Amino acid sequence: MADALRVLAMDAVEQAKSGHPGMPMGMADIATVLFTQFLRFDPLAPDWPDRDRFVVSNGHGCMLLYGLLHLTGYPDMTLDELKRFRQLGSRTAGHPERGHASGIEVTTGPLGQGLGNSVGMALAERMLAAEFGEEAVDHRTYVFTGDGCLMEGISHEAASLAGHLGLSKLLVLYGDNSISIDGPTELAFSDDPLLRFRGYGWAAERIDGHDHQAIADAIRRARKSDRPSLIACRTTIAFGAPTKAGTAAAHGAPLGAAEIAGARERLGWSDPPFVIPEDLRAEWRAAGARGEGVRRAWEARLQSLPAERRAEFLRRHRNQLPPGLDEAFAKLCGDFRRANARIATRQASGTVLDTLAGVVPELAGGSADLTPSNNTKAKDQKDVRPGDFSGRYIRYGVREHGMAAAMNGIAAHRGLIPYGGTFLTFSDYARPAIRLSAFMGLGVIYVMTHDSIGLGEDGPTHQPVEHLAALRAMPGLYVYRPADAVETAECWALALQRRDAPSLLALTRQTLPLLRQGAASENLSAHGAYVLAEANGPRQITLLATGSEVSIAAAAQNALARDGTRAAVVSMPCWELFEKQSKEYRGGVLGSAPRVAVEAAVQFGWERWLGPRGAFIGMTGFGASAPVEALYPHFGITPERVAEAARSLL
Ligand SMILES: Cc1ncc(C[n+]2csc(CCOP(=O)(O)OP(=O)(O)O)c2C)c(N)n1
Repeated sequence: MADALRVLAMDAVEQAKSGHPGMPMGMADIATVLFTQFLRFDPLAPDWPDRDRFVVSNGHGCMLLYGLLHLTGYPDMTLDELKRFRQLGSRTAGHPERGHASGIEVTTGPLGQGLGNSVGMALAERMLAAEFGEEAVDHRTYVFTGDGCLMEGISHEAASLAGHLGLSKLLVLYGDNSISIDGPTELAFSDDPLLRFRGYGWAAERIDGHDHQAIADAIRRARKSDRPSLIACRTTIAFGAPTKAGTAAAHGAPLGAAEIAGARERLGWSDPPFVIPEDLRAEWRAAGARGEGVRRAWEARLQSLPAERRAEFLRRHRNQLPPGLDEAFAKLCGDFRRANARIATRQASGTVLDTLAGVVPELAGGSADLTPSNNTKAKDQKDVRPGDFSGRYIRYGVREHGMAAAMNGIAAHRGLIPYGGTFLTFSDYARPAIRLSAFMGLGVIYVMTHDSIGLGEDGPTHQPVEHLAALRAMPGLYVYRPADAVETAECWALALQRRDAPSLLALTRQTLPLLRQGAASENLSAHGAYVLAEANGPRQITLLATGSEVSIAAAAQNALARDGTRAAVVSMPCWELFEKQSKEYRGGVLGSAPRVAVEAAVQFGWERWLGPRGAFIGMTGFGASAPVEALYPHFGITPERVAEAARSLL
């Protein structure tokens, strides 16, 4: 059965003239034991909520996953798809992509990310089990990794968090073959992963990864452990290949006709490419059919839950929001207006969360050790703790990358809506995982405070200047920069409603005035940009701004009005949403008068809104360490400078 996986991998890679045969051939025995004896899955109900999760973190070895999905009977993974490996429009992309085929839990390829996702999946399982009971939620998370995943820094953050939380239903099978692309791993890697993981609080052991009995015994031991488990499986890369096995040559290139013929001979495999003997096919199908009974038994258990609990469970898994949100947001905005809330947008966000936590029980919050700064913990949220997963607030520790990857895992698992905080400048530390949120279309919410020089004394290491541009450049990510408390509530509403893409809220440390005084019946931020204050008569200038600089634009509008210049102020909390508006709407907002944009960040990207005659007031380099009151004048981001720039365009 393992050899069937091996030949499919080498044949598909050969046909595509590209790909990675080494890992699938090396880890085929481990996959066979896992899929035939342990993994709970049902190809006919691939999204069954209580299935075990299987993640191939070493995504270059994706032909192993495609072969498994095909042989066990996932209807959409046909033999044709395997033959079209790595071709345009196939389900069998060069690295596994969530959504391309059922059974692909997450997109992997950037090494270590899958391991990070798996921690979120295992954590979501425990949190949902604590809420709905083990009759409804009781599954495991299995992960394949290679040397590469363990060399990546994210493996430290992920494993350290999993060890701390004691996620004992997380089981990592490590293809320990001592080969990476440059050659033997000893060129660059002399860690002892077993010692490392034991240091994190994991159970760890090493076995022969080609010995089926040893693999099964180790998995059994791991399943009994009260800790997460690492099983280092000694394997030979490209097992079966006569001259390339055990060498880097087999990692990422087709083996070639002669080597494949030699491998067929060694494995005793006489069938031509892509042909699997019927008896083996039947055995694999039987392995695929194993899960149906378990799945049906689970359905019966779900059926026996009280109707209300069952409906709640299913609502969560369908990614549907609870009722009552519109009312909650209307009340929040009304309260902010009545209080004339002069507060930082991070503080407004905290107030929003205090309300939301009571209305949206699936919110799973957290921060990378900046809770008091990010204001991410709602009043009524309890901490998630080792052994007690009933809380809804996750202490991610100083692990931005691990947090973001875990949030992807939580969102991909379904049942919870993850949000997590850090400083905007440290979005760089989370960026690889943010990119995967966007890529997979996962509704993760990033709460990133201290969003400009406005944070003051911590200085330029902490003051983002290029981050907004970098984040706006990422396809599929919605970047929100609200200007006051009301816009903050509106942006939170939009982020929550968007369950098929990630959102990032860029929030201030410094206090801002309330700009949205008038009662509004609709969420104006939903347009991405809108006219906050129209000119008093035909427009001579349009002032564009986001976040904390909208109030600077508003002050500039007043200064201009004093000498008779008619300027309008446009708030642009979300460029991505504005781009989606009709041409007419955009034209109406931007107008035909010259434009001045103001944002305490670099200009990169603003060109598209400035038009042929525009000016930009913002940062041209890194910030400085000083109180906020000194920094804005020092960098020339003031109403006076904006007004001056406007006058020069008249
Ligand atoms: C973040 C990241 N860096 C680099 C790569 C390119 N890359 C793909 S596989 C690989 C080597 C991985 O070695 P190992 O995990 O031992 O894989 P195996 O040899 O077992 O196939 C590298 C550097 C990548 N996919 N992701």
